[in-house]
Amino acid sequence: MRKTDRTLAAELASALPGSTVTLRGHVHRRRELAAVTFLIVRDRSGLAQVVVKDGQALPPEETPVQVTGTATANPQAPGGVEVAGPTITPLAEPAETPAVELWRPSLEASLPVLLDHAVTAWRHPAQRARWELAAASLRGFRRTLDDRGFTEVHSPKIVESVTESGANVFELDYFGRPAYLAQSPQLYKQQLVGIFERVYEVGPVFRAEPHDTVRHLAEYVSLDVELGFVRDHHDVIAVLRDVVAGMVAGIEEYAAGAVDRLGLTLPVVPAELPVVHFRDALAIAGAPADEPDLAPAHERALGEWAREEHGSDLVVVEGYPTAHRAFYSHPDPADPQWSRSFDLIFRGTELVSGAQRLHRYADYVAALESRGYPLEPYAAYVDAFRQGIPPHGGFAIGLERWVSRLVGAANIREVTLFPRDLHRLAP
Ligand code: AMO
Repeated sequence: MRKTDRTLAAELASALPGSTVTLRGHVHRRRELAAVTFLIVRDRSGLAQVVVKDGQALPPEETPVQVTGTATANPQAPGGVEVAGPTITPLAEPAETPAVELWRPSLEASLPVLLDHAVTAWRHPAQRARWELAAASLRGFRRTLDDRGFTEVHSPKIVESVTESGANVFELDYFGRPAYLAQSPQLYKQQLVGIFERVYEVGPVFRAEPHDTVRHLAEYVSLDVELGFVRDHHDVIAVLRDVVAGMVAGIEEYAAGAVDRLGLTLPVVPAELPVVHFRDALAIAGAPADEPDLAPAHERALGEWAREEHGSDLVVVEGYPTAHRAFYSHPDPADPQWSRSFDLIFRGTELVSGAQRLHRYADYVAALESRGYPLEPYAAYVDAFRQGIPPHGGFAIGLERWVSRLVGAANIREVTLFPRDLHRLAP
């Protein structure tokens, strides 16, 4: 392998004083003091201080540069070592002045400004930390499932039938035929259980959300899991518990710096997630007993209840009314008006939906019919259940929802790299 000549900012602290080092990064800030001028260089690992000779020309903030100089001890520098006597070479044309002041300790700009200028705003260490949480969570997610015999899959994003509900589907022209952008990998992950038994997928899903809310995007990253040979949805909830614990462990292992920079308290995941039946959840939230679903205010109330009663940031609500859940949800055999479906509420917001699914062909035909859905667009999917699909279930976690709750963001867009919504298609 070609040896690198580059020293990262974080490695500067262990550079031998007097040795020649080469940094490459962005000009984070030019600081002209009365007696001395500093150039702060930012790279993926952090910040480094460079002492500049009087009169030496400095490229403007955000210009990528190479700096070669001498590692010199200075207790006031980050890590106790700075670079002196530098040769500074721009690696691109001088950058334009960014719309947001990236050198300030915190980003002082409104959400629309941050979103319009995402390309630079995400460079801020505190902003980047948010995606570092997402990336570390994904490592934890994959590791947990890889260790438990799951196979990672990728299912098509151009599909012939609506998977969740018709209300929020993007239609497209597929060689003259109608097709849709997948609202979830639901129909494929279930069929893949027949092949691999345990599967997961990390991928984009598309929802033409008609409302401008703080928790909905038109495209988000769905972390999907599906497993076969379950006894009921409690086997699925047990895997969900391990997955969430694995995501927290991933953050602790791979994004400890981001947790520090953001001053976060990570959730403690109990050995068993508290589970409450939908009926009782309505009562806890003070909602009428005939409500078909939990509204955001009810979820907040349940979040508070879980914190007080169980000391937990997480609570599972099971047994949603069958008639109001997705058609593939398995009814509770003891009382079919309730389903073997569940949601996981994290810090007062729905983070996960899941269920045991129907797995018999005749049950699918009946479920589609009772909802008035045509069978034809689901023919390929429903036919799979004639080929022997075991009892199975699964769930999906919204990645942006997860990070949003972790950092306490007021709006999901704050943690989304390039959000897509009713009004935004760029950047
Ligand atoms: P559901 O539609 O509830 O379930 O979605 C699962 C999780 O995805 C997140 N989510 C969203 N995040 C951002 N923007 C949106 N518009 C959005 N919609 C949903 C939430 C939600 O809990 N097929 C089922 C899952 C399953 O049963 O396996 C499904 O998609 O965090």
